[in-house]
Order: sequence, then C-alpha cells, then structure tokens
Amino acid sequence: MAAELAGKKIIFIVGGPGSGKGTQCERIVAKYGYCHLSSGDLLRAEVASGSERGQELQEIMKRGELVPLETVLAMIRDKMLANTDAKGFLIDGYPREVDQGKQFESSIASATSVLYLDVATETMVQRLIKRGQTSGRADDNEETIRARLNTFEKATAPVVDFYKQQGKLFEIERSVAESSPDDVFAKVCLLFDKL
Ligand code: B4P
Repeated sequence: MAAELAGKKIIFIVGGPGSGKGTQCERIVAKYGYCHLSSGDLLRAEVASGSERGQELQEIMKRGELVPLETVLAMIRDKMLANTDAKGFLIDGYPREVDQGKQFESSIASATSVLYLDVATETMVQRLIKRGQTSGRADDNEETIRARLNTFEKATAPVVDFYKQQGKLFEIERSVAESSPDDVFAKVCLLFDKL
C-alpha cells in the first residue's frame, strides 16, 4: 500500500470501449475536481513518445488486446504519486481484468467505488466508428473495435461482478447509459454527491 494515498477517494470507471468513460470523466473533473487518470491516454502517450516500449504497446492495442498488467499498473501508480495533493482519483479504463483490480488494491490502495456504464454492443460499435472518422486513433476501426469488444466480454465483464459482490458497484443502467451525455451525467452526479 502507498502511505501517501491513504484516505484518498479512488473511483474506478469501467465500461466497454465507447461506453462513455472518457466523456463522463471530463464532466466529473469539471464539477468535482478529481484527478483524472485514463489508462488508455497514458498508453497512447507512451506510444507517441516513440519509445521501443511504445511500439510494442501500439501493436497490442491495434489487436484490441490488453497490454501487460505490470505496464499499466506502474504508469497509474507513478501518476498518482505525482498528484498526492488531489482530493481523489478517477481511474478511467481500469481495471480491465479482475487481476488488475487485485494488484492495484494490494500495491496502491483500496477503491472507494466503481462506476460502471452498461451500453449495448451495437451502440458502442456505432459510437466508435463515428469517432474513428476524426480521432486518428489506430484502434478506432471496425475490425479492432470488434476485437476490443470481445476482450471486454471475456476479461472485463467479470470485473463488474467482482465489485458488485463487494457492494462497491454503482451501475448506470442501459436505459440511462445510452441517453445523452448530459442525462448520463445527471445520474453519475448521484454517486459523486454522496462520496
Ligand atoms: P481506452 O482509451 O480506455 O478506450 P475506450 O474504451 O474507447 O474509452 P474512451 O474513454 O476513449 O471512449 P468513450 O467511451 O468515452 O482504451 C484503448 C485501448 O488501450 C484498449 O483497447 C487496450 O488495448 C488498452 N488499455 C487501456 N486500458 C488498459 C488496461 N487497464 N489494461 C490493459 N490495456 C488497456 O467515448 C467513445 C465515443 O462515444 C466518443 O466519441 C464519445 O463522443 C461517444 N459518446 C460517449 N458518451 C456518449 C453518449 N452518452 N451518447 C452518444 N455518444 C457518446
């Protein structure tokens, strides 16, 4: 456990690719002032640096697979320790598998709550294809999107059950998670207002 982070609020943001994680995190930061760490953004920054490790990561991301657990955990831990004055942390896109959650909790700190956005597969595909027209992201093409969804079903869906059993899950149900970003945020606020 990292003593510097004791007592800090830590919220994991979980959902399939294109479920609205990054979109909601922007709104949460603007209203509640948490420190936002997106595992995808941290990995893309490593790719953009042109390092050898970045090239390896990009190949994995293009296949829609998960990068090694130790890589992403070390990146998140470093960023958290560089921001110990934050009132709390939004860990966006993490954990992607149950082991990531367990390793985080044993080496960094316990999660306070887990926000889950439940969005139908076809809705996520359509959103990401649309984003792909302008994002320039190597993983926003239909083939990679389908592979990412497959990874989500296999590796990440169990994360939802894991935290539900611990009583830490705050679920945005499909009827809300598929509505407008503002409507989704109105429900997200119900969680953050009581934290
Ligand atoms: P991420 O960067 O996390 O990509 P993402 O799942 O697409 O989420 P993002 O936050 O970008 O999109 P959002 O849903 O907000 O991961 C990329 C890759 O990195 C992974 O495939 C994996 O290879 C690797 N990776 C990341 N984390 C990892 C980890 N922990 N371990 C191992 N590997 C990891 O938004 C998508 C689109 O939907 C946007 O265009 C947005 O405008 C739109 N949208 C959002 N909400 C909407 C709404 N309510 N209505 C209409 N459109 C909406």
